[in-house]
Amino acid sequence: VTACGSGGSPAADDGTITLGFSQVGAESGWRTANTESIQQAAEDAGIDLQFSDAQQKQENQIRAIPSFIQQNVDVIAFSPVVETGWDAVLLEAQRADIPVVLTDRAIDSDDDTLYEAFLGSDFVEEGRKAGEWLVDNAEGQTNVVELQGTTGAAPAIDRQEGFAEVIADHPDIEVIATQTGDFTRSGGKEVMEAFLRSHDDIDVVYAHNDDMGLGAIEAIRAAGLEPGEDIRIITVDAVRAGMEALAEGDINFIVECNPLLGEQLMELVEQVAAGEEVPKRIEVEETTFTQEEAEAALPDRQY
Ligand code: GYE
Repeated sequence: VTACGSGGSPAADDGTITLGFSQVGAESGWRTANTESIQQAAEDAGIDLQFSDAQQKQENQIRAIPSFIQQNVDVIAFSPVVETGWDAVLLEAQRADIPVVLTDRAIDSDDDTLYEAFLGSDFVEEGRKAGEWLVDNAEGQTNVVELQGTTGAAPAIDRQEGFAEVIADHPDIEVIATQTGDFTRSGGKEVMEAFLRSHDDIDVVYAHNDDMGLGAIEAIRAAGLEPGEDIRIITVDAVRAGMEALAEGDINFIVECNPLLGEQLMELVEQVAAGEEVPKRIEVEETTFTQEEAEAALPDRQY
């Protein structure tokens, strides 16, 4: 005898896709733009978005994912705070037959069956672009301080790697100090204050995002120096506040990282919910900005 009635999740009944999404947090301008893009795209696509903010803590994501499994969502997507430590919780999703899509940040796991697809940027390439600008614009001995993103996060690891790879052939360019500012403006400011106390020979700041670069600008000014001139600044992201500082001459160069992933993410979610094959890795296209280019781009900038 087959019981008829309300089996399965309520969401499945009218064909609406329910997406459980675990976001990193609200640490930066990039993240705010990314969250808005995802929420807007879900609404436009008629996808029921269950949004959870991890406040930059992996343990919060490791709690959110099982709760999505319990709710029996159709798809889980998340932007992993750090690269490692995901196998156990993703195995739970796999056992429950719920497809997982990684967005923005990647994981480091030997088992690539634990997720369907990754959608995001090539962070190593972003680091290389930052390094290439410096190689082209360095004048003699150049001492660099590096403001790293969140320790263990894919963009922090990869942006450091790409930059280091490019400057390796240039012994006159030297990273004299490197520390995490956790991708926040206050973190960037604090670490830069400490760098300025312990080094009087800083030529360049390489910040893994605009927010930390903006914090560094405050610290440089407070030390009586001119950002963009006495100390040159390279950042990654190209969010509005960063682009404005670039156009004003406080930042010298920005490598773009595109946060507007919402639409592509919803397309992927619809495809994996329908059981379709999707590419394992989808990368977004990105550019770089000089001061003149920032001025030209600002009027049409969406974020
Ligand atoms: O660059 C930074 C944010 O994961 C690409 O996270 C993202 C990074 C972005 O906090 O601003």
